[in-house]
Amino acid sequence: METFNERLETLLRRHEELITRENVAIDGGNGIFTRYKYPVLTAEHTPLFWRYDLNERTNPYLMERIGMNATMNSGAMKWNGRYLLMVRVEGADRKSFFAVAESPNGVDNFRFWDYPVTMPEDTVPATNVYDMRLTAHEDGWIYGVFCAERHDDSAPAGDLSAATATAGIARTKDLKTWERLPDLKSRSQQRNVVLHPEFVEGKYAFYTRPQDGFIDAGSGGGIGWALVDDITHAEVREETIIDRRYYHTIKEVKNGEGPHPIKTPQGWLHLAHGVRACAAGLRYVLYMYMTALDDPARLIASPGGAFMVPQGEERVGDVSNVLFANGWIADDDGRVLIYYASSDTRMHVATSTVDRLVDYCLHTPADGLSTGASVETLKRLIDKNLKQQR
Ligand code: M1P
Repeated sequence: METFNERLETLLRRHEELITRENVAIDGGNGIFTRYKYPVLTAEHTPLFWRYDLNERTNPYLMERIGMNATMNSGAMKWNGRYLLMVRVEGADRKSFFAVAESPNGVDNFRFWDYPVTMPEDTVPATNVYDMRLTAHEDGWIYGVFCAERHDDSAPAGDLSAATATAGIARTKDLKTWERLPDLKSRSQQRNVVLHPEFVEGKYAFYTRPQDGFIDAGSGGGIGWALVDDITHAEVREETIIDRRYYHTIKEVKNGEGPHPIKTPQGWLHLAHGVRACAAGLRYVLYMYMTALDDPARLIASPGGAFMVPQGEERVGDVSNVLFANGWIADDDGRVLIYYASSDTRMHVATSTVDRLVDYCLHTPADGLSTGASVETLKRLIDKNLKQQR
């Protein structure tokens, strides 16, 4: 029979082996990005001292006391030379919370800070918070914009699933102490709200996702854009749709901005998720688009189809067939680290470069929105290639 100390030693050794495991780039691929062999974070990466009472007297069987279910949808930023993820950790009790994990290289060796984030509440406390987008704004603050979910008390009695989604806003200088600002005011519910890193026309600019209900984007139209005078009382007064949804595309049912866009000489580079429905349920994939440098709300490139889709083990999890990204890091050497979650369960990294992603956006044909148009697009490439071979 294993003693308490023997079991503890085994747990500690296995945990350390897991979090220090070297990640390996997967050869091949489509030339646009490189996937990595191992997830960068799973529930098992959370510290043992979050999950176990490590005192033999109070936990003689050394059993888990607080279960962790998932590490998913993480914001990202480079901070003092380290690669930081603002992870959505979901406990076994279904409550999500934020916790920072940092790595020296961005692809492995992610280690959680000792304590999760203590996020102050808005006037009406939220039941659940998740999917933080980090923005180091030119005003000097680091903002976290996230979904704040509450029960919809206007629902018929007994409906314990009805909920409302609002954009929570908080800011910090050290990623440890957060000042909560009032939630974004908006006529509709909002999820996937993201703060643009620069002032636009002297105002704060938000990417929004107006939605008819908690789940249903409905008449929302797509990814929106709103300028806000005062971030300490942020209100969406006018909202324009900058990236629309279309019938029979990868974003037919819903879409949502990922992390804030990356500034490039050719324009702002955006990563987003698109959702379509099928017999297996909803399918979430990642896609990209670009907007004008002098007007981040003007679409200039819209490559057709998905940028990344769930593959292999990524397809399976708590909510299967989902890729979701709300964090990426544009590194000093032009490399881009794309952090994406699969099936609401685990975090992965893929790497690319700003140049490749811009090339992808500018030279991938747009979706022609019909089979006829897609075939004509395909024939043009075939003609070009065959002529070149002759
Ligand atoms: O379960 C998939 C995703 O569903 C929601 O995204 P959206 O609002 O675009 O449907 C979010 O709850 C997200 O956290 C989740 O990953």
